[in-house]
Amino acid sequence: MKRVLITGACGQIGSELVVHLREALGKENVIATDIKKPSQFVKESDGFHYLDVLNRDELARLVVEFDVDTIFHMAAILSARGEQNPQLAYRVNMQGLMNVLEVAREKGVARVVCPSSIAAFGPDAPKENTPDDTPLNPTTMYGVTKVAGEKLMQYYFLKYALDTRSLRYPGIISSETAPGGGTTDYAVDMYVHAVKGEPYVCYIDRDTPLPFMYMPDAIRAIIELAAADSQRLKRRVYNVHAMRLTPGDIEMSIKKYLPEFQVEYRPDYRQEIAESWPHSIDDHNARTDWGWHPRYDLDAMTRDMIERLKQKHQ
Ligand code: AKB
Repeated sequence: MKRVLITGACGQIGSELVVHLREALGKENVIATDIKKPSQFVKESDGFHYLDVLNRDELARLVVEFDVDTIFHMAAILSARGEQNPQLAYRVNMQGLMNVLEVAREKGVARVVCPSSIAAFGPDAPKENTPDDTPLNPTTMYGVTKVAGEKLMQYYFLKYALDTRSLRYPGIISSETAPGGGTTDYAVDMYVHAVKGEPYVCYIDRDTPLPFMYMPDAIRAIIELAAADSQRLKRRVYNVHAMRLTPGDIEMSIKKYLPEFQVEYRPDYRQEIAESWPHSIDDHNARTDWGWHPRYDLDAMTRDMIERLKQKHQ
């Protein structure tokens, strides 16, 4: 990995990935692209390029101009927004990935890294310790695009020997850039409201468990997977897990530090999405093959989140 291009570089994960990769590879070797305006993390002066992932010619131009060897394809429409506009989610998630894979194939990019999600699983997958290989029958358009994306990446690996790598992220909790359009966004919203001293109305029921991960672990996971020795990878897509949490667990953890925090539970259409996903996933293949190991548990994450959010909001 010498020169990387990141799509969705201003999103929740992309914006922190840019910072870490720039530290590791040097600013000039990380080409940040997005359809959104550059954020505080991704400054225009440090090499930001406007890119709609549906514009294949522009993607190809940037790949050639900067002699890119690895693409981190992070641009996607998430589950909740995807249910409000499934056709848009299909276009952005499927055509966007296809453009990335085709440009990579045509222009000789060595590696494409693109996250999948727990949304690839549907209601018929085992709820606890869901294995890597199990029925994949998602009931959201986002999940449909994630399953198809996993298969497409696998196809490009088998057919064209393109080194494609993917990991199934759980919900990601972050202090720096807010998520947008996901079902698991409530977890971040809870912390932000708590630190601002505001009550929170949670759209997911108090006792609904979902798999989660703190952002520093999520960044480390994708970078470690991208950098792993290809001989060690026995599959193209890996489950990665850190914590099984209900909204009630997060509320209680926050209350240890901010006892005044109040949450009211009023589930909406996103409850059904959350209920279609696993509660926890089995990531032993990632641990065995490339040494994945999460570092944050709920309380360590809550302490860090509150400290960081206080600096931003107080
Ligand atoms: C979402 O909620 O849609 C995402 C995800 C689990 O992939 N955070």
